[in-house]
Amino acid sequence: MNTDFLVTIIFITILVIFIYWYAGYSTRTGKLEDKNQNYIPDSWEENFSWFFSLKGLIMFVLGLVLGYSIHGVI
Ligand SMILES: [Ca+2]
Repeated sequence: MNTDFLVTIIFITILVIFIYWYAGYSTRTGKLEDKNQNYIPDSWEENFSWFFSLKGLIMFVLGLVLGYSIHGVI
């Protein structure tokens, strides 16, 4: 297990968390249109609804990989 992999995983995790956060932030503040009021920008839902419906699984997998990577490096 190398450090590059860990850094990549950390970067991806931060990016994913940011996207989830930004979806909520942009719809709550009205920056992006959210007609069906599910806190996912409607323009994203066309292509990325899977990304939001799999949120629990994605976060779980990232946490698992992150924990495993940290364990491998330390
Ligand atoms: Ca929406």
